[in-house]
Amino acid sequence: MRPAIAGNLPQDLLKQPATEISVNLSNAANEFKFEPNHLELVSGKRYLLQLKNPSQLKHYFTAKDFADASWTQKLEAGKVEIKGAIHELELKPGAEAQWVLVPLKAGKYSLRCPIAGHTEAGMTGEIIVSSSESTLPQ
Ligand SMILES: [Cu+2]
Repeated sequence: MRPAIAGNLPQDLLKQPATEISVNLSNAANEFKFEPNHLELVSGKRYLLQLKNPSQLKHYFTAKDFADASWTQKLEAGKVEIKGAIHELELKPGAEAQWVLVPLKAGKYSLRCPIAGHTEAGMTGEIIVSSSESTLPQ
């Protein structure tokens, strides 16, 4: 797959204010879920994903296909471990990360925490990227 690079993007895109979306990985009660577990984005728009882990356990934000179909401008994180290209983020208890990205391709992508037992317990979600011209792809 051809890597998505800034050169493919409209020049003024990086000046576009980022739409902020907050996602919590689990919660103070240590429930195995993403809050929210359904994200809706539009391709070609700039987003700031504010990720937080308010629980006492380590969790992952894993959305490989979404990451592959997006262009990452930057990732700022105190305690986050980045695995290779940004496909997966590990957030330790109390960690936060700011991921600035532009989804490039419409589609329905899955999100999950792949730590043993977490996906099975319900720590999953979906990311819907619609194209800027139409609604969902068929
Ligand atoms: Cu988890």
